[in-house]
Amino acid sequence: MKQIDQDKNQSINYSEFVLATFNKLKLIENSRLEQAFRIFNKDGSGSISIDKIKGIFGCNDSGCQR
Ligand SMILES: [Ca+2]
Repeated sequence: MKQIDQDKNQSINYSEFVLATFNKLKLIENSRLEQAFRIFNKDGSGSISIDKIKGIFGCNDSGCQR
């Protein structure tokens, strides 16, 4: 809680609330993205081929499906 209360006035104003929420969401997003990357990076090479990315998003040489 002290970290959220940036100006240490013992209350959380709107901008402090937004910042704290944003930081929390960013952490969640980052861990989700990492999980997703690991799922697609099955061979553990640390990179995903462009062909694989195209497959994931339903794309081929003529474009992407919606
Ligand atoms: Ca405050």
